[in-house]
Amino acid sequence: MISIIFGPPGSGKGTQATRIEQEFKLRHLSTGDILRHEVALGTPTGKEAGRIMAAGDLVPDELIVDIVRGRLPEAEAEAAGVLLDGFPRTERQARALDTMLADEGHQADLVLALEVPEEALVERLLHRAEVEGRADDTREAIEERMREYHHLTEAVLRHYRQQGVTVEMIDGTGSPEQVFERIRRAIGISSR
Ligand code: B4P
Repeated sequence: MISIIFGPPGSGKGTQATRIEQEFKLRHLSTGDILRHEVALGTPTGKEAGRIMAAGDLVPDELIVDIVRGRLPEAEAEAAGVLLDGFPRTERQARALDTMLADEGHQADLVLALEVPEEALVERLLHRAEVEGRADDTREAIEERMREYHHLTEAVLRHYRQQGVTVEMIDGTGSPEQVFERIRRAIGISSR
């Protein structure tokens, strides 16, 4: 099973993905986490990505697609399913994923799309800036990330709807527990 957790920056993709991974025994693959790890190690990929991420921009599609192509087979072999978090984030990435999966006779099964009003997103990210000091949680970078989301990432949802993939819209407001309860119900319904 290939599932995708989708949503704007700060909508709680990472927060919920950790819970989904545990409850449904899926392998969680987060492109944001992978990139931050590369930045921390100071690898050539990390050096290229770090600057772009800090400005709130999306790293180049080719770089991300290569990362996912390199890790997806292992993730698929390790568990009954994979949960993609933060990928695909552009229509080109979505098409590249379709091709990767089609080569193995697979396709995306489910998209869980978190919906949170923009004021709440900005508030969450500014709060995280105080707690974690992430380089891309400055007010300027947050504005740029929201612009990129509307400009490039929203199209991913249209792409999957056109493909006939099940897209479950999830209210991402309330506590992480309340959001997870809605996700649990949505996964239950879509797997019937
Ligand atoms: P990501 O790591 O995917 O970051 P995100 O969108 O900010 O995070 P997420 O939605 O997972 O929020 P979280 O659960 O942490 O990407 C970071 C950057 O990497 C991108 O901007 C881009 O530059 C690059 N990148 C990654 N993938 C890419 C791709 N495919 N292509 C190109 N570039 C790519 O939650 C946010 C905060 O809210 C946390 O502090 C959390 O504690 C809090 N929170 C969560 N749920 C809450 C709730 N219900 N109530 C209150 N607070 C909550």
